[in-house]
Amino acid sequence: MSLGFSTRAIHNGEEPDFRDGASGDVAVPIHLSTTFAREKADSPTAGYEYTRSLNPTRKALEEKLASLDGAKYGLAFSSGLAAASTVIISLLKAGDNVIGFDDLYGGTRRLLSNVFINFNISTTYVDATVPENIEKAIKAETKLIWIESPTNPLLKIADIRAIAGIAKRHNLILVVDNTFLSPYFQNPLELGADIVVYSTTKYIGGHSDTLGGSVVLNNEEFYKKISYNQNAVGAVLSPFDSYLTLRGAKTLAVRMEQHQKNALALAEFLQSSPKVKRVLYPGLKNHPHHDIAASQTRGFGGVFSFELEGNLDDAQRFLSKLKLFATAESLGGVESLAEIPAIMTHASVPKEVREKNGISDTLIRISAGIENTEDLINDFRQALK
Ligand code: P1T
Repeated sequence: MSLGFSTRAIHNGEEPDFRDGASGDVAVPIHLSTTFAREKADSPTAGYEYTRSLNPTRKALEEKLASLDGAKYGLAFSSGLAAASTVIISLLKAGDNVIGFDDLYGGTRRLLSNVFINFNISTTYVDATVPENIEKAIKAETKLIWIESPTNPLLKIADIRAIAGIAKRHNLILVVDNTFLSPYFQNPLELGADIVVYSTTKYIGGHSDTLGGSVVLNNEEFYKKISYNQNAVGAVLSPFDSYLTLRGAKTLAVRMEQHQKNALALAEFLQSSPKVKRVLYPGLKNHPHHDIAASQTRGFGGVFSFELEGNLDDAQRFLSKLKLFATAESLGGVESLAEIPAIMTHASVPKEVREKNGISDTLIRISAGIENTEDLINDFRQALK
């Protein structure tokens, strides 16, 4: 990682090609060809055979994504959940157990609890803000720990170094979903994680116009298994989506700074409102895990949640009054979004689990975009009124 973050984001994977006949593009072309001709049947041209196996635009993105985390290997998938699924089927088998953070994106929890359970891969959920809870939950069948930090939607923080220590001692694989902070603010591999996954749909793509996922890692054995299944199962990122993600990644640093600035300003504004019960943002000094967050990240990101006084109707009314925040799932795009996890992104989490974990009907999650800060605050002010 000798070059700075933005330099890598702009140049890695996209070095201009000056060979004879090449055109020196500074932006990698979209290689739509699904198959690649060879001069001789036994020698694929520059390693390319068929786009599911390898495609030049996707390869450029995979190199860029690896470089952003200072990782040896990067792999791009058709969605964040395709990346997660491919990791699990590559590294686990029937009978294995996963320990998962009890606060995860609803779709990840649905994948583990409702899909992989059918293949006899079980998941035990624990509050991973206390690393000992993970240690206590380990069984003979446990093979993998799956966490987010900060979590979706409660912005809980896991002490990644401490959990990596537990994983090492018990010979478990630690996977960190780093979607919320992006590689700009946090690099879990450097904190001891084995595998990092992303929904590139979010900050890395950054413009709410391309769905994708990625896996970055240093472990060669895991890389071989996951890349084998990337091809064998086939949930690969298309050349066009690879291009859009390459394009988005170049401005990740400048976007993340503005997302964070807006999130902090909005979180601080809400804290002073009597209509707001609590604000959950690790960047606030009163967040219970602010210090752990600060010790393992370079920033706190652009997503926060808050609980409104009142009931679900009040939460829905607040969202309907917002003019600049679209009521929508997802996060990490340039435009600000607001949503109610209980009836939107986390509706697939059973009600009793949501209530036990603190996803109430008036919990509102905000993805702060990169608009002008004052405009966003004014929008909150009028909607609260
Ligand atoms: O949507 P997809 O690209 O498949 O990514 C799934 C995913 C994985 N991990 C995290 C932390 C996520 O937030 C997501 C997707 N999340 C939303 C769509 C959302 O609104 O929370």
